Amino acid sequence: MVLRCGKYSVPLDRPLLMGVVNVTPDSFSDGGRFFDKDSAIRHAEQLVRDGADIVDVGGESSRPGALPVSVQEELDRVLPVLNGLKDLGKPISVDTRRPEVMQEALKAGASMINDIDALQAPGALETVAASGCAVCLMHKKGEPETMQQAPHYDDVVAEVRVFLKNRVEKAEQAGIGRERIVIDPGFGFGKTLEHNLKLLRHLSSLSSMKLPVLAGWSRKSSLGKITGRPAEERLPASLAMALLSLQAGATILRVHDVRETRDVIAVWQEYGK
Ligand code: 9MG
Repeated sequence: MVLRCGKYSVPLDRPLLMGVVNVTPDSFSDGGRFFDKDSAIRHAEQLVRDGADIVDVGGESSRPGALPVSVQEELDRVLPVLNGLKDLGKPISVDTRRPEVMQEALKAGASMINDIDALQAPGALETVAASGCAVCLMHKKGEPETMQQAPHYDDVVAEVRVFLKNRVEKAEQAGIGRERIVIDPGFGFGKTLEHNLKLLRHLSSLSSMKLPVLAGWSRKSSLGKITGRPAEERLPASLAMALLSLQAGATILRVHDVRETRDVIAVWQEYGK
């Protein structure tokens, strides 16, 4: 099985690492350290040297409480970084929910769209369908500004599964082949710690959809809840969650700490031999 990402065909016979590059002033987990274009470019290059299979560039924070930015602001943050990464040699994903940004990002060389809104914005399905890029369809309940204010589900696993199944159907109907689709339960997006853990325990209900599953736990507030530690001290907890995610069937890990998570994957692979 491969993931088709524009000009790249990425084999899925081993777990993949998606390295995070936030080009935002307020990202909760790295404090906007990579906000300026040159630092973001250097960081992406370092992530690839560390073993990232895909680099995920984002110009709008989706942390709990974050406010949306304008399309122009998002473009101004993301495009210069994409233009500086033309020779990266690995697929670049752009974390956006706006069709205008998707379109420009794809023109500037992005090979994947990571959409926390699962292509629900008008025009998003068509924009992705018209390209050869891959897409990550993520579940989220509510909007980043308010999503962590008392999220409620009758059955979180069933609700997330039904939502993703429906979005995959819509994507396929729009002409996006399954070999281009990744699904993601969206840990931390309108979910309590208990919801997140339940989703992780039942991740097989998503992997049974026969699509690659992306898991993003890196430095998230649920890990702060468990350990009592701030974002910059959540590496050990993030690595524990990376291992549990692999064990539960995740195929792609979205992480800040690529070098360290690569070792987790190596240990997990050796264990499974
Ligand atoms: C942008 N972003 C932040 N967390 C994420 C997660 O868990 N999954 C995906 N696909 N994107 C995320």
